[in-house]
Amino acid sequence: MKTVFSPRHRGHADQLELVAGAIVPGYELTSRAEYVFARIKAVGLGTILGPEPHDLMTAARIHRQDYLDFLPTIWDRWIAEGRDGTALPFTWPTRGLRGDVPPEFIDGLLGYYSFDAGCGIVEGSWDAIKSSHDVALTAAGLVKDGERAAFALCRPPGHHAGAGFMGGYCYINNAAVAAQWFRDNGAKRVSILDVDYHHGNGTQEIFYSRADVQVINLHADPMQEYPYFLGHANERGAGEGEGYNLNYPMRFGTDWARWSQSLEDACGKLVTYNPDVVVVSLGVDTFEKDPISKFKLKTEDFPKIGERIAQLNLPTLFVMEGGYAVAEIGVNAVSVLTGFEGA
Ligand code: OKP
Ligand code: ZN
Repeated sequence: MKTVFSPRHRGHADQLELVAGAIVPGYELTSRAEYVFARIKAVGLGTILGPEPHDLMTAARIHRQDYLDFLPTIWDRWIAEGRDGTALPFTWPTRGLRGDVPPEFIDGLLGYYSFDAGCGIVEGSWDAIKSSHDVALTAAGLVKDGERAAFALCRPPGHHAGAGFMGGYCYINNAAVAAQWFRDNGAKRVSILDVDYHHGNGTQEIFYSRADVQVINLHADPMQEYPYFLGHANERGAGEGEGYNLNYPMRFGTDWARWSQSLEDACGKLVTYNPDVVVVSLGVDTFEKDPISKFKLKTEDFPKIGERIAQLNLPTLFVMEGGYAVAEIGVNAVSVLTGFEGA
């Protein structure tokens, strides 16, 4: 399997985030992508290519233009106010406030275009965000051109980013852009299978009213876990999209026996939908030793995820999302891919 990777992710570094009452070093470390990259080389997964630059036309079909225009300007606006460190919001337009009027000042804009304080921006962030987007579209191109599968080693991840907001370490929704690109380049139906521990709220929102992209999420129950405010089983899509959004929330402590039941059910629904291509939002934060997660998957379980996805027998794009146990992220993520190839 070919991998697409960009070293430009490294500019998105040392960003701070708000966790449990403290501003702390972010969990979404540069070393995450480096460990995955090293493991790909160690096992000889296949050729590793750099991304081709892509314009943001496809992204603009799923994200709001004003949001895409704002993202590259954040760092300069932050610096212009005499700030340094990490640009972070501290106020958000929740119920009872105006969510339809973007303010002028940077602190208001950061809150308007986000849903948490997990998306710090540093000097190199935009370049990394854009490179992650390019990685996803370049890998999608490989699948369109006939590869059975490809791996987009994206960093930062994307699945929490909605049409008009960042959050949860995510800025541009790489998997959603790739899915839209497949739709615009010949695919009639696309399925997104999100196996990250956290609910992919952004992906769900983006495609919620559409029948041409099926979105399936396996994740920690939002009654217990971030992102808390989306991801319930009764969210099944709206309008034309009704029935094309599927959520499998699972409780803290979920192990392979339980998790794989959801995967099995999800794969059945995916086959019934009969997509032309599958986009896998590949998070490995379901791992038992993940520092911010509470599922119990073991290293030996990750190849089985890949094997099951391979049985779908469909062109498949894997897009890297979460996974914060950095010492094991390479083995776990690449095990999904080698499991896929061995099946
Ligand atoms: C992004 B992805 C840690 C706070 C967690 C955000 C988690 C974002 C996960 N105690 N804050 O889905 O892996
Ligand atoms: Zn996650």
